[in-house]
Amino acid sequence: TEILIATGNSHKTEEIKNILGGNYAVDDLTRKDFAKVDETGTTFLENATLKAVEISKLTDQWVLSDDSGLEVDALYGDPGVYSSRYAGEDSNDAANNAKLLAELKKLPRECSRAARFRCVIVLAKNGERMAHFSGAVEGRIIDVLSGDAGFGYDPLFIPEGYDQTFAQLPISAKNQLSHRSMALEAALPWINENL
Ligand code: ITT
Repeated sequence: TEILIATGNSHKTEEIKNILGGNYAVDDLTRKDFAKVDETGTTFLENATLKAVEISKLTDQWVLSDDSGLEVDALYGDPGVYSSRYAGEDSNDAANNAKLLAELKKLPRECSRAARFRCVIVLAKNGERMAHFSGAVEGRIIDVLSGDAGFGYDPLFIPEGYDQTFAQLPISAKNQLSHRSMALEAALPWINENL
């Protein structure tokens, strides 16, 4: 079975491929001319549902979406569902990281640096949501960009129990620890049974 990942973010596709480990072929939207789905929801589940359901109306394939983001406690959970557009509608990873660093600078030194990545995965077929799963990884935010691997906020996030960021750790470590891998591990038994 080939799974269509309802994402335009090729970093997500790479990680999902890596975590699924060759049992499923995956494709994503980067080579399809489906219009981008508007993420009008206020939760990861709403946005993941929108993406998977809307794309699954355009194909007979199984569709898997990933809605994810970073929650920083001292920023009341921001950037949260706005993680990909924290610095503005057409911002990129560098601008979003700069914005996060600027917000952190405004906080008192003693403020908590606790943060977590969250991921919600939805599986849909023929315009219907069939299942959903979530994952999270706890950690902390640092104030200097560190490392080149990964994407998004990886250079600023150190997972609990480690002293390097997701962008410094080997890719295999991120793919065993991450919110995305937690959500996919939870989804796998269901996927194996139903796809
Ligand atoms: P699609 O909607 O097309 O899947 P997107 O990048 O816009 O791609 P989201 O709306 O789910 O996806 O936003 C996710 C953002 O959260 C992403 O752009 C990063 O800024 C951040 N993020 C999510 N997972 C991450 C990870 O593993 N490492 C670093 N940042 C991550």
